[in-house]
Amino acid sequence: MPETFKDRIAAYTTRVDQGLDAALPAAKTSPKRLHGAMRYGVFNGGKRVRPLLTYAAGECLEIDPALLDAPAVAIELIHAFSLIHDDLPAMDDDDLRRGKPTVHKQYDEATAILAADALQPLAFSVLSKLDGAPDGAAIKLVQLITEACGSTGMTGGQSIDLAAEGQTLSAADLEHMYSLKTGALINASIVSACLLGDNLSSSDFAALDSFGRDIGVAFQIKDDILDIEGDTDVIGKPAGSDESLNKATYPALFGLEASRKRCDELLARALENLSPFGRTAIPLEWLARFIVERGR
Ligand code: GRG
Repeated sequence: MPETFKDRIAAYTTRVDQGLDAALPAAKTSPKRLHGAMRYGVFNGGKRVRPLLTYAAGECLEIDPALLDAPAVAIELIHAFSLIHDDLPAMDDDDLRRGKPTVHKQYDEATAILAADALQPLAFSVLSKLDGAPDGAAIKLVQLITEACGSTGMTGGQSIDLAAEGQTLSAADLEHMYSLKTGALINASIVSACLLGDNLSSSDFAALDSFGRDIGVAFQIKDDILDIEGDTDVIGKPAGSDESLNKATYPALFGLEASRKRCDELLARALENLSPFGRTAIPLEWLARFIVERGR
């Protein structure tokens, strides 16, 4: 096995891509346009950060990666679903995602809506086929992931985000919105592994849950920073799109310097939560640093 987590990323990415490929109907399966759009939305690039967090949390808890494939694939399918909806004219109205035409531009709006609609149940179908997990783990995963993407998770966060355009929010309210819109699914990527671990103590569970919450909020603040100062090549769309939509973002409300400082504070607090795990937490630490330091 390669020595560092960085060297294992390619293998984990291939692993989750194989799982996604196996879960998605073939592009030649009828209705071909729908299945082509679903595959396009999943395979048009993407860092696979959420599945990588699941596998890294699995390394931390010494869980067989084969057990982690189902949540890793399910969460990436839901992530792909959310991006397709996020890009629609009724939401952020983006033409580019990951440097390529968004699904509604490559296909059409109705097909994009349907492709996203079909990715969500597919995620839960994948979870329903989870094999070899501890008793009750599959249903706990379904509870975790439905809550993470529902109206008190990602969808609720998106709703608050849309309503907040042009508004001034306090830092606490903004971070609450981030914790729902982006953080809930990121956190679920880590907590999924916790649900599959053997005899995890409640304090270790709480530590990884706190790590996931802080990294989830830091991820969104970093995404905001990159939207302002990132290269189009790195962010896959023209910089400044949040500003043109008058989005309530951390840099827009508090400035870039405060945003960088808050990311660093969240990273430091997240890393403190890894201390009980010793060396097995190095992959999670590496990913947390990658999330906050990418593009620097
Ligand atoms: C899907 C349940 C559900 C609801 C739809 C549209 C919506 C409600 C929610 C959108 C949430 C959203 C798009 C949050 C932004 C999260 C974010 C920073 C995405 C970018 O993630 P990366 O950088 O993307 O991991 P890649 O391209 O690497 O996969």
